[in-house]
Amino acid sequence: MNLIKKLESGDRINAEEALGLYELDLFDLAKFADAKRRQMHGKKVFFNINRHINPTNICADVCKFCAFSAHRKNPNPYKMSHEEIMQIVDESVKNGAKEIHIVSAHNAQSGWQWYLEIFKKIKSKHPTIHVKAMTAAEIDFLSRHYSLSYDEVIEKMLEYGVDSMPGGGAEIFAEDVRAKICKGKVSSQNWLEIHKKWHEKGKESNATMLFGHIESRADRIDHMLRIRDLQDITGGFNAFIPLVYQRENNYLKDVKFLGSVEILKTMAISRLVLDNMPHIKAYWATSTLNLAMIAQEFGADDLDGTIQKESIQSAAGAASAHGVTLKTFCDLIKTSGFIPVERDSLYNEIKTY
Ligand code: V47
Repeated sequence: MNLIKKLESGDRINAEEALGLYELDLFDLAKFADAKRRQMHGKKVFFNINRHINPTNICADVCKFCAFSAHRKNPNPYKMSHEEIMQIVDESVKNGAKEIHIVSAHNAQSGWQWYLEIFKKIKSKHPTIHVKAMTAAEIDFLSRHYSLSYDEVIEKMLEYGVDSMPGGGAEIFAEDVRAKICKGKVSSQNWLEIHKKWHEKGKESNATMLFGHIESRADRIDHMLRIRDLQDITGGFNAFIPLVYQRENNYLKDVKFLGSVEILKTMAISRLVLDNMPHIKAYWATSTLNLAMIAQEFGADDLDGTIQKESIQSAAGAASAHGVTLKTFCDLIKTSGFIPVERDSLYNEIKTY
């Protein structure tokens, strides 16, 4: 079937068709992705006021794309105490943060308690703050390292106050690529199983995809479809986040630069293929603020948040070591012809600016 006719029909896109979408002209794709985005969200651009905290960079895994973990190219190991983390949380809450997004490396010396008890401390001091924490990769690491089942780790997350799970650790599901870029890390199947278990508890999460390294277009489509399949079963994902690969200070060699057209096509295809995903997030830390804004014309409807500080992508060259202000977000969204909408972590609307 002609792909344009298929898009006009609004019917579900299969794997072969999804791959074919990359051959379409960018602006044809944009027309359909934008129509879908407008039908779902009008001209709203969502963001939240949040703070990212990365409490340790000491990692038992060696992912080739990662510049954040302490290794030869970044010989600067750290692990924050709970007191240090609480200080950051206190200050962030004072500055208006409504979400604390915590992602750590896989620190084999710290004990599972260090990972999980901080959430109880945060929630008992700030009961209304949303704690988004523990990627499936961290859950898998704690499970393997401390002989806990996934269910046991998840029970503890719930007991200690984790509200939702971030989408990290998904990277790219295609097993051959995964073996080359992050061998030994949570498997694709287990990443999906952990999110399924979390959703079965009535909880929500996000899903990421790291692209623009050594994966093929077909690998990206495969990744999206595995997420779409799980979303059909659980409906527990809030947002899909295509993370643009940052190339500095890591061990992945000879990676070609990803062009903006390829980034925008991938955003648009995500919107069209993931017909059951409420939100597509253009995470400004990896795509730059300007491209993240342009992506709003190509199917995305969210920018993540003000962040305040970010260590993972900025270690690999992204210009996101510091956050953006609420005013910058609002001005940028408005001058781009969109409506800035502050949301909470689960996409309830808080304020339209
Ligand atoms: O899983 C690591 C990625 C992720 C690089 O759920 C890199 O709302 C680009 O998952 N270039 C962690 N990316 C961050 C993450 C995230 C971010 C924002 C919002 C949400 C959410 C989740 O960072 C890792 C990995 O895929 N990452 N190194 C790099 N060189």
